[in-house]
Amino acid sequence: MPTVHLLDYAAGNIRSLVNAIEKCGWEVEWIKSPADVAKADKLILPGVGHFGHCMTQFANAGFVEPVKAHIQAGKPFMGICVGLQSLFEGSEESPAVHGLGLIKGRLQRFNDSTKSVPHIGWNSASTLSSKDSASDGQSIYGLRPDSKYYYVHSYAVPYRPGELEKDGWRVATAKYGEEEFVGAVARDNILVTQFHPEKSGAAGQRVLKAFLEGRKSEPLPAGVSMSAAEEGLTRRIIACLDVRANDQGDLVVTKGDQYDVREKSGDNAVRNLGKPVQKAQEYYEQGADEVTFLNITSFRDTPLADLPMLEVLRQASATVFVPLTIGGGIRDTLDPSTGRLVPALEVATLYFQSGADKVSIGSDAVTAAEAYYAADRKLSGKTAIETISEAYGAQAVVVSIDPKRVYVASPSDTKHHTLETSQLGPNGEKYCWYACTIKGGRETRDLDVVQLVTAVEAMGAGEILLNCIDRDGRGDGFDLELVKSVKEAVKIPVIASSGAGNAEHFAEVFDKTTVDAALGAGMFHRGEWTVKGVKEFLGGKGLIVRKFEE
Ligand code: 1PR
Repeated sequence: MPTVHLLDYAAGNIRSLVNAIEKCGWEVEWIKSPADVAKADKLILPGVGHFGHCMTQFANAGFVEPVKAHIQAGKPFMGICVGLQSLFEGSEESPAVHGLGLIKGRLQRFNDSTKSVPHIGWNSASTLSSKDSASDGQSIYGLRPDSKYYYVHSYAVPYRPGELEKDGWRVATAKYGEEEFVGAVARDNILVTQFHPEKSGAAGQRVLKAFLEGRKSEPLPAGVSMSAAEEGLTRRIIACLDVRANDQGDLVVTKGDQYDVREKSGDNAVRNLGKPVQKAQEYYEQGADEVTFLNITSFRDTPLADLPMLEVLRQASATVFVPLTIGGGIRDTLDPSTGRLVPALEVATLYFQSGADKVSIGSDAVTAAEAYYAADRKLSGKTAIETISEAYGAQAVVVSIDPKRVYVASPSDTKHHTLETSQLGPNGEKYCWYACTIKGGRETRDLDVVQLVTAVEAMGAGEILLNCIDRDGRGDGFDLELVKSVKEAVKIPVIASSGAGNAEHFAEVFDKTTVDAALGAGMFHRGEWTVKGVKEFLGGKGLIVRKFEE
């Protein structure tokens, strides 16, 4: 097998990249010290998370000069995400830290007054015409205007027409709201992408393969023109797998009604809707934009004893090339074999090393938020959210919320954030608030959803997975009132969850709220709808969706 070198400077989860490279038929060799760089013919610089953190690690390890020398020698070089950012002059994220400065320009934060930040999801990388008209109409490194690629970042290089092109760079851009930014840049031996090709399904594999095989430029396939791009972020559809061991001890995908996963008749067994890895593969092939695994009994045991979930991730990440999230049991925990307190960051690291791209934190986020308010909104720096966000970046930390409605006759009856509801309470109450729960809904706390999301955003969470116990498994649509109130409270992206029963419900939540993504479980597991069917329906309504590519 041919070999590509990957630079290891502790910049986050790179297992997915290794899997994607192996899928292209190449082998990875690690560069662990500056002296190894000279051995590389082709070199890939990965990186997720914080620009300053990554660049500082990179510089302190002594990689700056050897990597510059590799590039200046004309050897193939690819940078991904922070790997792209590192070639520019610097970033607003860490003004005092320098980039390599091989490409002119600096990164700026997206404007969060008009849209959610981070920018998470599938967007274009449409190649612009270049100074050299012979290369117009050509795809660079397999990039296609009709494909979508997975991005996750808060900072980007704003696109200024002609500026990079005058130095001979070819540029592919994407639009997020009113902002156009640089999605990929290429010249001579260099290709850098802001998106993650390893998480971008077949479209990303094509880019990786073109780099590995040195195919810098080639004609677009017949029927695809430069103007084929449907610009902008797509509507993200997520398939969710609630996973637990059944009474026989097998790990199964299950699905509850309002969190009760046992059959209502017969033997009262745990509902078995399939095997986790197979299901994930199925949804990937249907075009799911992300797959989420929730270990729903993690509150019982230490996650360190839950090794099957690590194996599920290892297997799924070898064939499922879209982002994978794992939730359940991400908290400080006692190792039963040694009695040692294992920090949440270490638990999360086990998952990242097994192929997870994000971790989702439920119960621990609620207790951390309670402590935050008890300390007069002072951050401790020690919570699972803060430590994982600091090490892996905000985009790697999802907070999963399991709220329940509490009705009140008047807002003055509670200290909590209320809303006026169109679904009256049992005694005709016109108002409600949403109480946070922990341990899979088993314990209700005196904390409302708006308080929780505000606190976790301050702690550095990158995204909210908004379930709703009242709606879960009912198939009668998302709780739009809940979604709207959470969207109004935070700038980070929000995923609507619980209640999807058909494609119309997805269209409704995108139409009536500004939610960033929507998640379904039961309707997919029971085979009533496919992800593809939902996307075709949304496409028919004029919403931009990503189409699955073989
Ligand atoms: O508290 O950090 O250990 O995490 C536990 C995780 O497990 C939380 O994310 C919590 O939401 C989840 N969980 C715990 N118990 C259950 C249960 O169902 N008994 N599942 C559970 C939560 C909710 C969604 C579901 C949607 C969509 N499941 O993931 O998939 O509601 O369903 P639908 O489309 O069929 O309506 P921690």
